[in-house]
Amino acid sequence: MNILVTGGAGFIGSNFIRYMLERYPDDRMVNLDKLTYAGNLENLKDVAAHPRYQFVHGDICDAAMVQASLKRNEIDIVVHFAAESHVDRSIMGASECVRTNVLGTSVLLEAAKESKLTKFIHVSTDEVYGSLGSEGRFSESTPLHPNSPYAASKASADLLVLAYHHTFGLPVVVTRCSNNYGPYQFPEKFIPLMIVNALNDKPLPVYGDGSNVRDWIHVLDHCAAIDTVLHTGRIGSVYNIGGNSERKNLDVAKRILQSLAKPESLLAFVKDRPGHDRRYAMDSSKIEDELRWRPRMSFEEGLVETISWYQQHADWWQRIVNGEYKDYYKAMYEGR
Ligand code: NAD
Ligand code: TDX
Repeated sequence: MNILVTGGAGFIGSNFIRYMLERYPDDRMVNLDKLTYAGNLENLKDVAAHPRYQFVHGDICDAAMVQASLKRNEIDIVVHFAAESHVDRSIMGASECVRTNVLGTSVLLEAAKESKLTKFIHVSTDEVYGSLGSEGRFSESTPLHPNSPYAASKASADLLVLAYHHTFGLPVVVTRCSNNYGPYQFPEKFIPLMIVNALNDKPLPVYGDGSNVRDWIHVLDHCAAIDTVLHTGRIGSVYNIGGNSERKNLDVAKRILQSLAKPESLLAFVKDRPGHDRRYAMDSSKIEDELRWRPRMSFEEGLVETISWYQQHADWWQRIVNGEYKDYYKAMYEGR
């Protein structure tokens, strides 16, 4: 099979490409990525010369380029990861987020309509459902109630994808996953930001009182879920993917400090994120019962492994934090 991965130079996409190359000797992986601040070809250095891997530098909003890539590479399946993926950046300014996540998805869908795809997998998020109180979990039938510009752009894209199935019979599947962590995650996101700051003896900025809850899943468990959906997911369906690992942010930050033998005095409670969603929790029983997928990695084990990956790959994240990320960090956290 020829598989087009959009956003393959980012965190989850790069893990997915490596995962698929290792498992499927007959599949070709084409990575279409714009290389925004979050896209990094270093994430795929080890497979750059792989005979079944190809990189295409391009923007998913460029219709002619997207059409040509699908045709030239005789693509059978699209796995669509490309997005502006950070909630805080979408709050600072939403236009790039809307452009890539909504317009970019619609460009891909138009191109897909004209090609002979067998599946179009749209990688979405639990954030489209909004925020939970202390009880309950999101199921696939929970009404969409996105709260941040990022979440609203992802929900818009989900609806477009499902409309293309209904109207044109496009063979789509939508996956909605909870918070990922693991190797190659850009250090603007909570877990790598906390690890990198702790390693640098810098304050760990915890929003509000730190009692917001996220359901964490290791990125390779997410990759395995997408692999399962790619092979056996029902066309026209939505699948929730969760890690069954709800944790309070403050507990996660404390655990990171503990693992690195750093003092809790590094914790810094800062001004809350505007509109900060309280709690996410996923009911993944549909994918578990129908497709027999389950998360394998326990959060505690995965976190220790991830911390040690960041310790061993200081050159990778130092190049990021010493580059343009410095300006972002200043704008987001200075005086907060
Ligand atoms: P990321 O920010 O690490 O990577 C995004 C990638 O998309 C980058 O390589 C970037 O260069 C590329 N990209 C951005 N705009 C593009 C454009 N216009 N054209 C082509 N490429 C473009 O993101 P991630 O954390 O790997 O997330 C991947 C996907 O998974 C996103 O769709 C996100 O919404 C979804 N998701 C993420 C999480 C999570 O916890 N990280 C959870 C659920 C769902
Ligand atoms: O400095 C911080 N301090 C802090 O307390 C940062 C960056 C975050 N937080 C909190 C906010 C959230 O409650 O930690 C939690 C996790 O924050 P993020 O890593 O920004 O993730 P979140 O907003 O939950 O969104 C993530 O999960 C769903 C991904 O970034 C999305 O791409 C995905 O769709």
